[in-house]
Amino acid sequence: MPVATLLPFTATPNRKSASPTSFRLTEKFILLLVFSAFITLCFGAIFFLPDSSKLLSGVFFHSSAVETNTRTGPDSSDSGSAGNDDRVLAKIRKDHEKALLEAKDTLQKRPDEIKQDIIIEKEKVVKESMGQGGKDVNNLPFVEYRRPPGATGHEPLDPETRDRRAKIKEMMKHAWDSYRRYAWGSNELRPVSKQGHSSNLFGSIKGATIVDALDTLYIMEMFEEFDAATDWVEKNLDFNVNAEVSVFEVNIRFVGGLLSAYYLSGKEVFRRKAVELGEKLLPAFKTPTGIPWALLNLKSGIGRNWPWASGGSSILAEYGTLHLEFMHLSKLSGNPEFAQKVMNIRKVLNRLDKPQGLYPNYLNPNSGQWGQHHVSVGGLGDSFYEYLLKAWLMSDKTDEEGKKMYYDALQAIETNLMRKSSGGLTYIAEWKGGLLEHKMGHLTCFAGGMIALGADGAPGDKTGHQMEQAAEIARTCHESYARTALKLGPEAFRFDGGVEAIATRQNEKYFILRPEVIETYMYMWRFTHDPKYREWGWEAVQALEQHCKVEGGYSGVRDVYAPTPNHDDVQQSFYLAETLKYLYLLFSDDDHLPFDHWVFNTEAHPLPVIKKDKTDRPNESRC
Ligand code: DMJ
Repeated sequence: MPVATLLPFTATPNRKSASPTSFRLTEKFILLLVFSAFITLCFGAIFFLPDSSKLLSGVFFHSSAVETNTRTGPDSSDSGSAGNDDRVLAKIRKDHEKALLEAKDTLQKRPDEIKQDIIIEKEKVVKESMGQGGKDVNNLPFVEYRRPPGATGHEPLDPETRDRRAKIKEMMKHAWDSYRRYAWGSNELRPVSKQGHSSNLFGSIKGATIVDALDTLYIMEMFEEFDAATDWVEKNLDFNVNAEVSVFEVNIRFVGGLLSAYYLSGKEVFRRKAVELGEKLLPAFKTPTGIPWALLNLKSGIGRNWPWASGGSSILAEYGTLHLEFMHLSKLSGNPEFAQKVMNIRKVLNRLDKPQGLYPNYLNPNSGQWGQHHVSVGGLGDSFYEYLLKAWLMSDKTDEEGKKMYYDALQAIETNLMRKSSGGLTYIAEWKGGLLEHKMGHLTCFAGGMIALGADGAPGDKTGHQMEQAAEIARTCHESYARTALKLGPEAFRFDGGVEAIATRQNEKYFILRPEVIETYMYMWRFTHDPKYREWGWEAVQALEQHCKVEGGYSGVRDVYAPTPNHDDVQQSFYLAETLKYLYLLFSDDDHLPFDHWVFNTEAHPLPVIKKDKTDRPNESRC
């Protein structure tokens, strides 16, 4: 109300001298009016004062609504401000009363109920930030992330082991820093010529070393490096390329690497990228049988097989090494198609007759018939067997089909391929149409670790027997290293022509920083704690330092029997993903990535066991 309008009633010159009895009727009426206006004002003032509930809620809750309204409330010159004031005040009063009630409610709750409320509230916020229905831009359902146990470890108590473990971290740092300095963003590093290198296995997808190394960086607690790698993935990892890639290589290194990085760190970007890439690989399964092509153009979705593969066949170790990653892709995306595709591969295999119970390396995706009867636990076959066992373990031992296929296959391998040399070395030969080639590949050496990992579940009292087989294979593979000049193993070694565990062909004498022998040492150490496995691992470390380390990283060598190394100038991405990771774990305690919670894919990327107890299931998607 404007101040001037009050003046005639308060500042009249006669009022001071007039006695109450001498008031005229009109004066009395004016006085009454002034008095009632005063009462109304007082009442209004009481209404404007904060009440106790407002004060309380101001202490406990900092409501942004209150702050906003206070700061931006209408000023007194605004027409209609009185109506606004009423509405604002009513809202404030209502909000504060509600907050007070909630506070009272919360104080009466048990801590576990409060915790639950917080989780629900958090989920709501994430869902809201993802937009309608809890889906993000990639249409991914909401997943509540829970880190499985043992993602990082702790220092071993024994000082020598601690030092050796620290040495391996130092090796990782040299490999990573060199890649970062000379080849950042390329697939791999040329450590001698100090530049980037790209194999055609990845088409024009870039950054294989970055994605392959992510989990090793995390496991070794190299978090500054992990963050730089994450940043690169966020900004640069691009699958929208018009290029043909190897479905197997892209799956084990990129999908596997991204999945592991997600499960270790909980960063959504890795889940999103893994699912995006998985979806791009799905057209590879468009064949009459559903057995995928080896090669796929990511843009056109057109697939084909390697031109050298028998009769246009797909390769056992390639189409048989998708299972672990694809099961996790279904779990994280809510899309059952990934799991269906890999389960169908098993169906096709189980319908076929197997010569002597063995799986030939070649299978035609059009006819669904075997190609050449060539069987190997090394190149072309290896990780198929590994994934049967690990599918069972990763399912928390519920995948009975995978279990049966693994132990039946292992029995057939033992009967038909496993032999002992006259010098007493157990080896796994290759089988060509019923004839044995007495050669064992470096790749085959992973079988020691696999057999040890499966020994515990072996049917018919075979646990001890399989542990012995595993130890024998580890010994043979160690011999293949010990019998060279550089103390590093050749690509393949033979047991014929008077030699044992030695490469006889020039094109089998190279060493490309492969992990399989060290992988087997790691498994054998975990299951036996026999110190010789750590000693053998340490021998390999010394040889790597002496012959493979160069100023610009680590390089493979062309001939392990030559007295001085001739470098091949490639630092393979699996050196960071597998070789250094398995070495680090060999010198770590068993609770770092414990086997009852984690399974390693064939590129050493750890994936969590999908626990059968629903309440303990990590990272389940909810559509
Ligand atoms: C890795 O890429 C994988 O281990 C694959 O299964 C075969 N071997 C190479 C490393 O040697």
